Amino acid sequence: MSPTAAAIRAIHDLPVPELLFRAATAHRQHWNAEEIQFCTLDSIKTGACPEDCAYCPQSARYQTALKVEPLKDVAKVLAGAAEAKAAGSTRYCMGAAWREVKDDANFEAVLEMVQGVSGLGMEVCVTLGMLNEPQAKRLKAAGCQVYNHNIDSSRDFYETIISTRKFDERLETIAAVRAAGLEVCSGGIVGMGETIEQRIHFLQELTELEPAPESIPINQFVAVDGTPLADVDPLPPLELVRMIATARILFPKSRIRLSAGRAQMSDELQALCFFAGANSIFTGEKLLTTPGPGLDHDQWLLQSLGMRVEGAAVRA
Ligand code: SAM
Ligand code: DTB
Ligand code: SF4
Repeated sequence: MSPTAAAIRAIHDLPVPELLFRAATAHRQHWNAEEIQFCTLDSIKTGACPEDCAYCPQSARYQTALKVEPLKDVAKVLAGAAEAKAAGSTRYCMGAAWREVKDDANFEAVLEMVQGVSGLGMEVCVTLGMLNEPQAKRLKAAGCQVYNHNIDSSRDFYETIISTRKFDERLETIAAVRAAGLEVCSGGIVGMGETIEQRIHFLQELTELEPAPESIPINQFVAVDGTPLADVDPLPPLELVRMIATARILFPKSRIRLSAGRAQMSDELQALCFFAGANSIFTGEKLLTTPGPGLDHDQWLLQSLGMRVEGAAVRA
C-alpha cells in the first residue's frame, strides 16, 4: 500500500542529519554509493512545441532565445551517441519537443535512431511526449529500454502550469509504456513556486505507480527568460536535498537522477545530493536546451569526491 501524504511529510521534515542518514542507508542497501551513472541527453527535435508548459523554453507560445530545430538526421544522432559512449556514458536519452508521437515518417526515423544506439550497446531512453501502447511496443521492438514521461508535479499544481493536457493523460501514457514492457522513467521538477505540501503530493503520486518507476528524475527548475515562470525565486538548496533524500527512502531500488539545474548548483550541493541518494547525472555542456556543467567538470567533481563513473573501464 502506498504511504499517506502525512507519512511522506514526516520523512521529508526529519532533522537533516537523520534524513540523510536514513537515505544514505537505503541507498547502500541496493546500490554502490560510490558510483554515479553518466547519461547523455540529445535533443533530437528542439522547440516549436504546441504545449503550453509554463516552465518550458521549448513551448512555441513563449518568446525565448531558443533556436528551433527540426528532427535531426539519424546519422548525426548515432555519431553523437558513439561520442557519448567514448566519454563514459552508458545511457543515451533522446528527447523531442512533441506533444505526442504520431505514426509518421518522423517516428520511423526515431525507431531507426533507437535501433542504432541500442546497437552501440548503450541503454536507450526516449522522451517523445504522449504515446499509445502500439507505439510503445514498436519502440521496445527497436531496442528501446526506457521511456521518460514525467508527472512533473502534484495534480493540483500541474493544472496551474499546463492547460493543454491533463495530469491523467500523463498517467495514461505511463500505463501504455508499462503495458508494452518498457521501463518507466518518471519524476518531476522542483522549484517552480509549488508549496512543500504540493511536493509531497507529487512524491505520493509516484508511490501510487505500480510497479514503481525504475528511474526517477528530480529536475531543479531552470528559469528561462521569456517563459511565464522566468521570475520565480530560486529553490533553497536544502529543499532540493530533502526531496532527493525523501525520494531515495521511498524508492530504494529506483535510480534517482539529479537532472536539470546542476549548472546552477555548487559542487557541495551536488555532493550532498549524491550522499542523499542521487546516483545518476546528465553530463555534457547542454541538457536539452539549458546549460550543463560540462564533462570535464563532472569528471573532476567525481574524482575529488573519491567517487567513480558507474560502468566505466577502470584505468591502470
Ligand atoms: N515533450 C516531452 C514531454 O514533455 O514529456 C519530452 C521533453 S520535456 C522537455 C522533458 C522534461 O523536461 C519535462 O517533463 C520537464 O520535467 C523537464 N523540463 C522542461 N523544462 C524544464 C526547466 N525549465 N527546468 C527543469 N526541467 C525542465
Ligand atoms: C528529465 O526529467 N530531465 C531531462 C530528461 N528528463 C529529458 C530533461 C531536462 C531538460 C531541462 C530543460 C532543458 O534543458 O531544456
Ligand atoms: Fe513541449 Fe515537453 Fe516542453 Fe511541454 S515540456 S512544452 S510538452 S517539450
